[in-house]
Amino acid sequence: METKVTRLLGIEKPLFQGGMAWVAEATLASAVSNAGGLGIIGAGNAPRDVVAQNISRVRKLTSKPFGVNVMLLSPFAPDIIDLVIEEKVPVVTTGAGNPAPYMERLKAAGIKVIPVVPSVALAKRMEKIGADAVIAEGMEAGGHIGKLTTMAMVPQIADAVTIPVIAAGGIADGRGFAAALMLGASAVQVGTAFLVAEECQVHENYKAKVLKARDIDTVITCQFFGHPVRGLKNKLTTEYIQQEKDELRKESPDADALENLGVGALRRAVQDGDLATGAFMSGQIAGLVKEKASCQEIIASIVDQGVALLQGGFSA
Ligand code: TUI
Repeated sequence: METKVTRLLGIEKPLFQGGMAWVAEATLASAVSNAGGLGIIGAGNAPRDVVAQNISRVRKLTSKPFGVNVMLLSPFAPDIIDLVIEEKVPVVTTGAGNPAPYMERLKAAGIKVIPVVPSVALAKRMEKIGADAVIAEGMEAGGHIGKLTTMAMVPQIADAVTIPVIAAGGIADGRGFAAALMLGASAVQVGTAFLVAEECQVHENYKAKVLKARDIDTVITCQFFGHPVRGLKNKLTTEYIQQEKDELRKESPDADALENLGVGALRRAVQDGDLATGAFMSGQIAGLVKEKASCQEIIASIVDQGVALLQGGFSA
């Protein structure tokens, strides 16, 4: 299926795999690229050498285009930018901040730059400084989130910019894919559905938690202090939210008293499957994700069902 985004990047299917910190390593990203989507390595908080190893592994496993997501809150973000420029990675997506300081150098290296934006204002600013497309990620998504929903944000951004828009947050099947394209997107980004992919290397406890999640099982931590993060409810999130409430009730709440629900907790979920103290980041759509499948099957089912719906096969 061809869209502005498949033509821009030379990919077969208009579907990105979210660059999930700790989760999106070379095996997952290369499987997605080999299946015709855009596989993305999530740099997260990892240092340069870890990301470099993943880039080199992806290059061994696929000859198709792939991306690296630079998480701009990471202390290593400047090093990762240097790395992706030296490596001439085909596509860079950015998250959790404004990539303006790096845009000129990334563009000069011939890299396609696609920032995640949480608002119309940032989308317009990114277009002005040379972004090739933007990812409009709604607060249904897992991990660090903004304030707007996918449904409300995608058409507003699609009207505000002329570069292609990729919709993210709340999409895990053909209905979400078709809806996103109807809202004005030229591709989708999917995260949560890939958590249970056969090629995804997360701990089995993480997969099981996603597979048994219901619609109401995600919560937002750090909603009032630091960076809001959506994930599956557990002992960690319950205690954390209680602490936030306690702090808010104080006359002069102390933001520093609450450390961000950070990447340490995410590592404990992904690698150790630590059900009590891990951060099982996930989107609201986890309730729709009911079985394991290969990346090829996940992508084909989302895109094929979506295309059929767009061609008028809807039932209303
Ligand atoms: O970045 C994400 N999702 C993430 S990052 C992450 S690692 C982490 N862990 C704990 C705390 C913080 C981060 C886990 N999940 N998604 C993309 C995204 N970007 N969502 C929201 C934004 C965003 C927010 C503000 C993008 C730009 C922005 O701009 C602010 C500014 O500086 O103008």
